[in-house]
Amino acid sequence: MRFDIMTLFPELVTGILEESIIGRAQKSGVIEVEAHNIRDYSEDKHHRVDDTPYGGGKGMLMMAPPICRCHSAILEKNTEDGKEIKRKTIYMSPQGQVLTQKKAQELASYDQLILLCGHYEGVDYRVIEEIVDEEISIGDYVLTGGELPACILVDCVARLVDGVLADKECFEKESHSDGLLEYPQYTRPFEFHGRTVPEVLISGHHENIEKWREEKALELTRQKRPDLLDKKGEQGS
Ligand code: 4FV
Repeated sequence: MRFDIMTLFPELVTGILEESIIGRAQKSGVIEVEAHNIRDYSEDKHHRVDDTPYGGGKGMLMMAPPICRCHSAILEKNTEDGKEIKRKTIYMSPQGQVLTQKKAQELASYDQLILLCGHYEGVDYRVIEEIVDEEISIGDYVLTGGELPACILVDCVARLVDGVLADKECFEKESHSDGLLEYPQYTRPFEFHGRTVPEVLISGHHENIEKWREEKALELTRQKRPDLLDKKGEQGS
């Protein structure tokens, strides 16, 4: 799977995504991540990429021409003759649907995701009309740039790609994977500050352990995120 990220701050993106699990997945070739500097596609002698909004108003807006030239270059570079590439262009935006694990699972089925990171007040609306397939938000709040949202999307989608995590089981039964929060987890030492690990977890009785985990997942969800239970009930699952 390939991620192409259009941004004014490529180092911000590569810096985060070259570390740890996602970094190792890139080195092993399981995923590819490339950041593209939109400023490289400005044909203005001052390399302008933003300007004031028509009609007045605060702040600066990213201009359409450099973004669309950058997008075209990505498409041209990644058109494998004959092979149909399943790709989507996503604008990280507070106006989008909020990213969920379910959406991440859907996005993990694509061959290529092209992510547009806004900055300042956002982008010229014609960019959204012309190249954006979907707007996705990481939450109902406003940031200074779309780079962190893009890294969050890459992280939560890439980890679902075969070969990124050591074991597929890592993302089965985790929070939100089945509409519930994950059960409590423990590791050594057995006793910590007078608190011990629940006995069932060292019983070796796998059926009882599974039962305890299901009960705890339901209990924690009811306690911390009852809204998820309502949603699960609505979906009848
Ligand atoms: C955002 C979010 C977000 C808005 C103006 C970048 C900023 C600037 N992106 N989820 N929430 N973006 O606040 O994705 O362009």
